[in-house]
Amino acid sequence: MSAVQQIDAIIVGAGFSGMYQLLSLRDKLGLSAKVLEAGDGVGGTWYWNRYPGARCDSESHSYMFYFSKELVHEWEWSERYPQQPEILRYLNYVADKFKLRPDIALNTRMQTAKYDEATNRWLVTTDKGDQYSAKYLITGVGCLSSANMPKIEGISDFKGKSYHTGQWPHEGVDFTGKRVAVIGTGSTGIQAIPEIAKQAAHVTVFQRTANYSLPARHHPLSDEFKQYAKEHADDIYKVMTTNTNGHPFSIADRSVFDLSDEEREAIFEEQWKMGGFQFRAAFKDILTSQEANDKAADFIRKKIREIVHNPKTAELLADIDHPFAAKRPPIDADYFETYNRDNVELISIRETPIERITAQGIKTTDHQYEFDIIVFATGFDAMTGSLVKMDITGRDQRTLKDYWYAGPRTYLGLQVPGFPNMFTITGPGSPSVLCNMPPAIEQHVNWITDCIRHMQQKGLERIETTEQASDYWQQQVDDAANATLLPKAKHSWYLGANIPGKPQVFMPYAGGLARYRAICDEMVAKNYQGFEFTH
Ligand code: N01
Repeated sequence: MSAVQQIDAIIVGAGFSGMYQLLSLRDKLGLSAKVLEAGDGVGGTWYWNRYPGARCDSESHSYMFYFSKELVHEWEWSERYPQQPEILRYLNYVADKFKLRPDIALNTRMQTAKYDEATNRWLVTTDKGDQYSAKYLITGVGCLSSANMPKIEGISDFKGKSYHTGQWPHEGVDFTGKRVAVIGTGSTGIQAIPEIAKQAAHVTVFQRTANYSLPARHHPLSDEFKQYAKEHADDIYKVMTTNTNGHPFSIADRSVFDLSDEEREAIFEEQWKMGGFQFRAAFKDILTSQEANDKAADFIRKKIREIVHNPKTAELLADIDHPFAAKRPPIDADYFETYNRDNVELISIRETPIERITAQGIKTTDHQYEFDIIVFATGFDAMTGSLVKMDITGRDQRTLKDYWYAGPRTYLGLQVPGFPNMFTITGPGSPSVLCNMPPAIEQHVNWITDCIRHMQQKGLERIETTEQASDYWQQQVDDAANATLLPKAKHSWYLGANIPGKPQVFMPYAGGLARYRAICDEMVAKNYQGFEFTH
């Protein structure tokens, strides 16, 4: 163990969140800060998720920082939806431009963080043997960073290669001539399957829950659009930060039932051709009225049946058990079309469940399949997984893991009672994953930075939210979710339902980014209502 280093803030994670938080504390407030990052590069999600087809589902001109006009003008995206390597290049560019690297410790995992009441400091240890004493502990660990490897019997018996998409090898995987299994048909599986199918000898997709997906309609950005995005950056940012989802478009102010069947169908058709999440935003009631949602869902089911030639496969893909967009809808490049290839087959593990993994492949209740490679596109222990995996102990020996035993408890997704001077960027209880992430992250980092500035100016040493504030906020989170169809997706990771044994609590705040921002600002205006300061 090395000597304890005194520092103002320890930040965990060098993705969008951690890097902007470092820059803000260091350059705006003049504080000392260190980012601890387990990977050997910056980028967070985009460092780890390198599977074939990995891209963002937010349009590139909105999937970026807006805090620096210079950065907005310098950086140029090449495609409508950015691919993983391009986003990783962007985040590396940010790290270099703002000279962040000297304050980022790579290949360094935070091992423990313990709050010491007597000194009002966090003692942080790392797997490298470093020790820090920090006034603030700020987590920027991402909402989807703890890979979910399913507990299937025999998983270690498999003699071929297996990969989780969220921990993809940096050297890539050569699928040429291979017999490949893909388990999982969420956003990741839906992106990866068409790309793997182009290379592999044969792909067998194991689907547990059928999923809606919208065409992405990828295309390179024209010079005119690039110019437009730069010239109108302020207007674009205003739209992103004053609407529900942080995207550069707003939800239309019309009901599905304002129009005749023909008019509505024409709009769905137009959105389908245009591609992307705008489909969901075409009507205001798609996520609040089951009847309205049924119209959108029926349209997509019709499209699946039109695209997929094999009627049995089409039925398996269209047999979707939840409302459209109650799970985050994937956007794809020829996902449904891929099932028309001779080398792709779909197995419903609802009909014939996986019994075990064997040395040669996968055994379902009616067949033994042989594979060279198994790809687990099985998602993440979302929102809380990475936080509770870290050994964080707050006041009175309270561990985060125990305190969140029955589900996360936060105030505004920013602080947890019993964990003074700890902030969680895009923590559970904030809009986070229901939004385009960068504007949600910028808002959180700005709020935390302003709060710390306030503490410095007023000579305040400690901030902690209360149990009462967290109870109040949990009710707001529940009410916001229950005003939508989101809780109706029973297998969703929003609810923690994808992880066996995880308490089922709807975790993100579904009231929208604009409303959430207003609430955060209002609490500040009311002298930081819900937080207690100590001199
Ligand atoms: O994970 P998921 P993901 N046996 O949890 C199945 C973001 N993202 O990595 O639905 C068999 O959605 C599981 O089945 P079921 C985006 O926010 C964004 O795909 O639980 N199957 C499901 O089919 C997204 O929502 C982008 O029944 C098992 C799949 O695995 C989030 O990340 C791209 C299983 C997991 O789907 C997560 O997406 C990629 C088991 N034991 C991801 N366990 C873009 O920006 C799980 N499954 C475009």
